[in-house]
Amino acid sequence: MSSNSKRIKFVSISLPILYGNHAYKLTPETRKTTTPADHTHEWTVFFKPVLGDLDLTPLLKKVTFKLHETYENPIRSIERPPYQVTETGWGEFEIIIKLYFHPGVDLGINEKNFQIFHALKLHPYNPQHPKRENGEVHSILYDELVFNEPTDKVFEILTKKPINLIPYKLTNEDKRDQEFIRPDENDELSRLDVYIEKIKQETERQAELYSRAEKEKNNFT
Ligand code: SLL
Repeated sequence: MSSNSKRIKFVSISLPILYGNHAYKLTPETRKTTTPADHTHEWTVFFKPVLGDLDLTPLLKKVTFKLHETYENPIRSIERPPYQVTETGWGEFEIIIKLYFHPGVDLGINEKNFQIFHALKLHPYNPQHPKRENGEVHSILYDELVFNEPTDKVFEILTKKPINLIPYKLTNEDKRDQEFIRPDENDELSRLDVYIEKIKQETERQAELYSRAEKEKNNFT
């Protein structure tokens, strides 16, 4: 075991992610000569960090997308971002997105591979929802990858700029209850403090002006 694969006790770090698919109805213009006649849609399935420009390659060895067996080479392996696969087809099915981390022994990462199940959507979920005119569908989900008791190396990767995530301590290890604040929430809160202070000052100033005006008025009467 390398020196940087020691685990940090009672600490978790969560990485906000997005995954899902876009789908477009094929039209005579978008259809290629090679597109099979029974294919009705073009779709793209993807996985990415919420902060799109984060480089996860220090952590991720590859991401695989397991498609339905009606596809040729159903397991598509992507080693660099964007982690996505574009295909055409006719039917909806479940896609297994698998994240492979770099092996622990060499790099001190030591995270288990992680699976996400995504139901590929080609048709709008709810017939009552207003349909997009062009028949586009976007089925995108938010989730967080939680790194519990990360190794020193994972801690270093996730907390270093520009990823800059804030680790949180588990207050009760058994319940794994989690208290955490993300950097953007921190920023928002400190901005709010500044505005609250400004409003307080302005209220005091107005009160002062009012009482002065009130005094002046009394002097006249
Ligand atoms: C369904 N259970 O019946 C699903 C299966 C399979 C979708 C959907 C094939 C692409 C190809 C394709 O779109 N498969 O022939 O290359 O709805």
